[in-house]
Amino acid sequence: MATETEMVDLFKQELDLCQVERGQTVAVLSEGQIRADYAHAFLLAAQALGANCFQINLPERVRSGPLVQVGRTPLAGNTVAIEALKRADLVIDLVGLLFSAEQNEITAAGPRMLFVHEPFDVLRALFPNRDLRRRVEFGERLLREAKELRVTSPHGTDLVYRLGQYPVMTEYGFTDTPGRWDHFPSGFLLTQGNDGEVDGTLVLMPGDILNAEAGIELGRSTRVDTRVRPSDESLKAFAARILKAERPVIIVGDEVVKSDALEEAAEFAETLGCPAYQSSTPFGAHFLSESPCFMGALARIQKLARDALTPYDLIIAVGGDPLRMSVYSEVDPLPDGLSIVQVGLVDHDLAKNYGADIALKADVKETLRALIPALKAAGGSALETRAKQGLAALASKNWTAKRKMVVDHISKSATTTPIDPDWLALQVVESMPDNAILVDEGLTSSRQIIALRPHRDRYGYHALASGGIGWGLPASVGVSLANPDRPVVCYSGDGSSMYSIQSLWTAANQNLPLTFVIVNNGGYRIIKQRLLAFHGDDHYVGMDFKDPPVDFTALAKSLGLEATRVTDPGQLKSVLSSAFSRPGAKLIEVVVNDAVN
Ligand SMILES: Cc1ncc(C[n+]2csc(CCOP(=O)(O)OP(=O)(O)O)c2C)c(N)n1
Ligand SMILES: [Mg+2]
Repeated sequence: MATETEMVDLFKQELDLCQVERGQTVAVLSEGQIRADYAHAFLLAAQALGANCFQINLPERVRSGPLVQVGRTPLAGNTVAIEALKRADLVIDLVGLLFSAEQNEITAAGPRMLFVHEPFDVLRALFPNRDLRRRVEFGERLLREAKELRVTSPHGTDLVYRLGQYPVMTEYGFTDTPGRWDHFPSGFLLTQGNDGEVDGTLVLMPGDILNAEAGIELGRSTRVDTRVRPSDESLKAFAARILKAERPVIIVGDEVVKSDALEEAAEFAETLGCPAYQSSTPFGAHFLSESPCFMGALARIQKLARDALTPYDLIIAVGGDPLRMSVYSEVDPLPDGLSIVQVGLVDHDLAKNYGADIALKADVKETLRALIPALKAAGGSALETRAKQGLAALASKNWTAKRKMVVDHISKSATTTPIDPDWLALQVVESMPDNAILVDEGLTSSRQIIALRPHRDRYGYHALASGGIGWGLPASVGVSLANPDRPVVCYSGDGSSMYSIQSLWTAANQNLPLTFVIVNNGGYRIIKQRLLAFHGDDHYVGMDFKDPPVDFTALAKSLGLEATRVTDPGQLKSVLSSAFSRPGAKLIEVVVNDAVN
């Protein structure tokens, strides 16, 4: 997109090349609303150069298809308009008079004519200059004087065109010669061989890119080593700031995964004896769940995050944007006066939404490796005592303790039909082999997943980082290809799955050890929930896909997968366990409760 000022500026330069001067007359010929912005800008540009100007706007042609027939113009028979144009010095043709009697008549009377048709970006990018004209005219002289044009190729083409019968035509993108037509912004020249005097051999290669094989030199790849640690002074200041805090809390982001720092992050938290939350957008295995310090993921609801953080006096943000939220709220998730220190390599995450007392651009693992001994040395036995007390206090509140409560609570719905989505989540987690990987796009049906399945390795869990749905199915195919020895479970909402459902075929085609669990609640439940929660409105427009319902089992079978539908909560465990432990691509459609609450 261009602004009017940009357009007028460029057209002024073009009119300058066309040597439009004060007192000359510039006519703009246009049709209906087509390129009306160009018409307007050319008039302003001509006026700015002191030219007289006017516009002739013809009614828009009724088109039966996208093409306008060359040579037929809407000017035909409009003698008054033609006469007016003949009296201009320059006609800007926005209609396309090329190869018409009207164009010939107008230019024969003296006006130069400039055809303008291309999008503005093209006009700008290919803007002509006098050197283009010099080159075109040089080529024109060569071609005009030539008797013969010969084309050869190493593969045997040898063609000879005898020349002279037809004129050489040129375009160089502007016109300053009376009666001359040109086309803004292109430059080229052309002619044609004499009738009956083109001879020789033309060798055309077969269209072989569909069946040819060749080695391609890809160049040398370089892996840039980013395992940088902070300077000694920065590290010391960082450790001192942490030790000054009485109630620190750690928030861990995805860089813990990228830098392979799960062990170090847990040791760091245990050294301080302080709680560690997974960031509010928990899209990977950011912390070892069974560490005594892990508290689960921070809620992505401002009020809940704020409440969770209120007891603390320092956030230590480790690798990532700690407080990324989803929906706007008037409540700020950061409690008043709570300070932040931060470390990570992604500089746009450093102090992104909140200023930090200290922000270190460094690799998480390398920093923690150096920081832990520095803390121990500076903190001494006082830190040890404090850490012990901290860990003891966390034992009843940490992930492990909370998991037991969540499981007890969910188990109350073990026999409910339609199946409770939390019960399904628990069954999925309990049926997964230890080495399996979970790809999670379960939306409302996976609200308890992180509380249920422990992160034990950096690649064990993948979820939506951005909120753009439709990622889960194709991502699980990629995850499976990258981890061929591990079974993969893709847990997806029915709505999300439909965005890239063709991934099922790829999984079948590649025979991946991948099971899709599609949670069928017949709609976009999370959108309904939000409409109800934020607006008190339960009139759900366009959020159901029940008429007709999608038959995911039949759909998966048609794409080559083994597929089953489950509606009985008691059957889930055996169906899931069996699927997860066998090779091959499978789909399990689970019909769950669609109540909005
Ligand atoms: C590409 C994209 N389109 C639309 C949305 C808005 N959106 C977020 S969640 C959602 C519905 C998800 O439905 P489903 O996967 O069935 O999960 P459920 O809410 O039923 O648990 C939609 C449409 C989005 N986040 N991304
Ligand atoms: Mg749904």
